[in-house]
Amino acid sequence: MAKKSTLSFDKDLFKRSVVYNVKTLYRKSMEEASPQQIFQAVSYAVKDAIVDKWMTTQEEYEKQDPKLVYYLSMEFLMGRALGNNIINLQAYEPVKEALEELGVDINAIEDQEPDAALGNGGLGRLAACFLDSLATLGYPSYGCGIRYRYGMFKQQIRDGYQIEVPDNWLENGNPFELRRPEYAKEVKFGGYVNVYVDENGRSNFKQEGYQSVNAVPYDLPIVGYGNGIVNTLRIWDAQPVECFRLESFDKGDYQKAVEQENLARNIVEVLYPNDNHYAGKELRLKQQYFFISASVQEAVAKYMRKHGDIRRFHEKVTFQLNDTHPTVAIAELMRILMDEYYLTWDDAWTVTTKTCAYTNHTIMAEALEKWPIELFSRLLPRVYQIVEEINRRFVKEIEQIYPGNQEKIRKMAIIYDGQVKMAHLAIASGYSVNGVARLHTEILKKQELRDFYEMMPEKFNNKTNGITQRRFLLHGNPLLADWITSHIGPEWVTDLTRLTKLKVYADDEKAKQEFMNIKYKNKIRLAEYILEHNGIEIDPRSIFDVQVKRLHEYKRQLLNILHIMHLYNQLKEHPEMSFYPRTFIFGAKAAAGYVNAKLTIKLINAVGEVINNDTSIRGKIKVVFIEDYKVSNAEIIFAASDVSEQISTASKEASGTGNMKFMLNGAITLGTMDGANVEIVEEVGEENAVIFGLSSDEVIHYENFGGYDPMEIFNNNSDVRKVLMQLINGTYSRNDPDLFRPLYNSLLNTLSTAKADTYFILKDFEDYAEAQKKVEEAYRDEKGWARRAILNVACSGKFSSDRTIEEYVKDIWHLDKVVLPSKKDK
Ligand code: B1N
Repeated sequence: MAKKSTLSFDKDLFKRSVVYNVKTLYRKSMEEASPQQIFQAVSYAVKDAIVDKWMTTQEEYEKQDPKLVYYLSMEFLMGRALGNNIINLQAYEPVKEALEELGVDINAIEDQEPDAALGNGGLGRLAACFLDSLATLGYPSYGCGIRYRYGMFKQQIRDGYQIEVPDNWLENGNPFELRRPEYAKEVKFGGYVNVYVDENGRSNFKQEGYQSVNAVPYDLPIVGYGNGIVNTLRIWDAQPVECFRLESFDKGDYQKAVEQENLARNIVEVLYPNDNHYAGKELRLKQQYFFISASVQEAVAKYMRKHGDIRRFHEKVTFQLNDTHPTVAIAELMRILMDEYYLTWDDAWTVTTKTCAYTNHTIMAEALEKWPIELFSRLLPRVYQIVEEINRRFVKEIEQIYPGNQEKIRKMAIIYDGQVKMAHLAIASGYSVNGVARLHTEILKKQELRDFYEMMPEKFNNKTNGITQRRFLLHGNPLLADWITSHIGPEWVTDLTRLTKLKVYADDEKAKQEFMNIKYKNKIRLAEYILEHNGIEIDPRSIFDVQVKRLHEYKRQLLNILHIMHLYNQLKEHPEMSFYPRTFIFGAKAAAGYVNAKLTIKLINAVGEVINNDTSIRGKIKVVFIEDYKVSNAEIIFAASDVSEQISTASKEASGTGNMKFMLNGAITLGTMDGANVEIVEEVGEENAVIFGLSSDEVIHYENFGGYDPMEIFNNNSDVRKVLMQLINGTYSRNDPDLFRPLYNSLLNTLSTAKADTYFILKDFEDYAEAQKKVEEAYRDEKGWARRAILNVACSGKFSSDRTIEEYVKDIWHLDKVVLPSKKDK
């Protein structure tokens, strides 16, 4: 089956198409064209192959009229499209050959594509993996988001500091996108609401004196793997509305026209680069309503093009809210149902509550969206009225269930204390609330959302995250992918649980050797990348110990680097101690305004600077900070990793998905019992991971009793004390000994009344150091390590996003698979 569509790929036609595209796009021959131009030409040739399937798929959806899921998300962290599209067309080998015959290296061409970085981290990448799985499994679906002009900033490291550089990803055009002006929608902001009573005595609510923008969709194809299905990611651009003729405006019109134009220009300008953090910016709420209003309008319009009865909307449509960011969809749907289709409140409510479902991605308090009433009602006057009414009725319901319990209302109301609480709106108005890993969902039920769980337990469910093996193994690690296929066949590409068949090879000497050779080659590939991009030479025979993820205090990159400082101290004190060479690799972007995060990046680079240049330790430790960590270099990094650092403070990381990508590529998890690490350990066995640190129960217990006293550790543990003193004595900042004092203070805080070490770094330090010793010991036993690494791959089947999507479909969305006629006949 894997071969069939490969054979249907016409290599000669493809070659001619590439040459033709180079000619018509650039008036050049292949020899004259630049790599970027060849990338464009190849992409258009691939798009040609996609478009027919795209049309067929959409025609079939039209015919079969299946239920659809709209995955509503502020972020889609897609990465590069070209290689992935070729992979999913099952045409990678022939395309590679075709390009070779044209004298072109496919990797060099893929490298020309800018990442589509329309997301921050895990939440945005999860959305991208879900789209891949939805298409591969044949589920009718749309991703809906924003076509940011600038995505996640590019990171440069200058003098050890992060510099943010704008990401002009559309500079050379996006060959895969399709502008669809015929589906443009008007989105209204501000003004006021007037009520008109019509001849039937009904009140009509009309927003007046508003400003509007035109939302214009761009469609991106989402190619299913080997099944001919092509779904759509629809991202909205903002254009000014044409609202007056130049020759006839008065002063008011002119003012308004200028303002509207500015609104359109600003709204999709840039992605907010905050991960797990709510900044409360007005423009952010504008972005949210902008893409939600457009998406909901289009979903309703599309439904009405085929169906007569809007009261049955939920039978054909589900909205999945990716965190609270798209939660205005609830009120926007109510508005459209009541104001445009004249449904009663009760009827509109029935439809809405059967349409919307909410995913929670974090328990971090600073990430909770709470909009000031003043801002919310000024920007969205009609939507605010509706939220007020939802709140009024919800509070009444709480009162009925808990008579006289003011405390419940205070804690659960949607509007309280001058704020609109988006999570409360999402929970009260949706039919499903899910967490993203088992532990996370349990914490939601028992702690963060306990009142809601007690009132409506039936809504709560868990959907443990997953990742797509098509990108993170088949594309990112071709050597391992081929090795796996040669041992167990290609079915794992669409059924990752098949990897369990690899278990037998964990005790096969030849297989272990081959496996480690592949890892070694991947380490050379990464070493070359690092030499080219960082100018640092690293030894592929050393242990590659890797922490790549957003920089956040709860993720505890600081624990990692403090431990490296400690190891270095030990090596300096005992030069002859036994020590297995190790390369510590970091990659992380910090939110532009996150001071401690940025200082941690500087610390990592400063420590690297000292250690990497200290010849006395003979290269036993290297510290590398990979600039501009992103999806495309992540693929190379996972493939080359030995140790996967998943060291968040227990209870803080909702799931993590990087942890799964490492496991899939045969790295061993060094982690806390947090997020999906718990389930990773459950799958692979505790003996094949290295676990340390406080449990989530312990962390929560300490937190409930006001924290713990880090001074006690400082006083009793000389290793910790030494490392902490080095933060403030200039060891790593000779010209400015106070440079890292803020980090020191965050751990000890001897002066102020603020809490110290809220992420339990010192509390977990000793245990972490012990765990790291176990890692070294384990790695010295080469065969034992190979065995563990193979078992990690073999046991990673659960973590495919295909499994996650099947669970969403079964428990929440209730979709039917669409099979294309050509496939059905066979
Ligand atoms: O979502 C991922 C999880 O695997 C991670 O554990 C979790 O940290 C991540 C506000 C967020 N939660 N919340 C965000 C992102 C942007 C923003 O503006 C919050 N990201 C996560 C997928 O479930």
